[in-house]
Amino acid sequence: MQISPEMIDCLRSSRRICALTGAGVSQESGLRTFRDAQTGLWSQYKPEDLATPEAFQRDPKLVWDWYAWRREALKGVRSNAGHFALARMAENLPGFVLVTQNVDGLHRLAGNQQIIELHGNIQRVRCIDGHGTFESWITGEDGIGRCPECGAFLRPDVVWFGEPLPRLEFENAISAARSCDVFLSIGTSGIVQPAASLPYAARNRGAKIIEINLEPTPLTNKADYFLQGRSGEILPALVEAVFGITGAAIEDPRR
Ligand code: BJW
Repeated sequence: MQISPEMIDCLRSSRRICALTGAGVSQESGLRTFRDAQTGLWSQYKPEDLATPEAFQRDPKLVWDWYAWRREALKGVRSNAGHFALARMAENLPGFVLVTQNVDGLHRLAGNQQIIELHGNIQRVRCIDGHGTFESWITGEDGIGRCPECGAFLRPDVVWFGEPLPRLEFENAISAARSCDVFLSIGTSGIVQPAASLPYAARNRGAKIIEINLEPTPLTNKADYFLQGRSGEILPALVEAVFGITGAAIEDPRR
């Protein structure tokens, strides 16, 4: 990792920063990414069996249970230093916008208040017939959640392949990307559209691109700065370099 004085100046002088996060940011909290060859969820499960509307139509119980298992796995999981560093950035930069593809809610737990969740949130469910979203629910005898309004199946309130992203969230994300001076792409493979188009939208309007990832991605060649390594180490180091916030104060601003 190399945080250059030029990069620090770029962040200090920027009025608007847009950060896009992916599963890599939650990896250091112990959550699995999707596409890691050994440990990623898609190395063990097929997305077409579990993360498409057709999969839910075919076998709602299988899909419902998979998400229930992932919710269970989230119990007791804490935000990590990378999440906390992003919360400090939001506090210290009025023009900071956080956009996430993650459905785990760990940015909110770290203290970020305004988060654009592009792919929904796994802790919510919604009625398949459009009667609302819910944070608690009852299940039928088959173990699948039922809508309290109409009795139809509930499904996780996440975005599956082939589904559009929530309109307002995507509009806000694209507008933040188009109007930022600096775009941070953190812990995402950058291959899932349309989220993957955001850094390019920023770059086309003249923003500098900073990428943080363990590995190079399709974006890396277009990035102005590539910081290779763990986001839970690089983000706190950036916050220290730019704002002078150090150590325990990154996790708890009262210290
Ligand atoms: C670290 C690290 C550490 C590890 N520190 N780094 C154009 C071309 C081709 C296909 C398409 C296209 N446009 C649309 C498509 C189809 C599709 C798509 O993009 N497919 C591609 C895979 C080819 N897109 C869609 O279907 C989207 N919908 C859509 O486009 O709708 C159009 C439409 C319009 C109108 C009507 C109808 C339709 C929807 C996409 C939904 C994605 N959903 C998922 C599941 C969410 C629910 C759940 O959790 O189950 O979202 S899939 C999964 O991928 C999840 C993630 O949010 C998303 C992105 O993954 P992410 O975060 O990048 O994770 P990984 O694992 O890929 O990468 C982790 C990275 O972290 C790696 O780079 C590591 O190196 C790094 N890392 N540890 C730093 N410690």
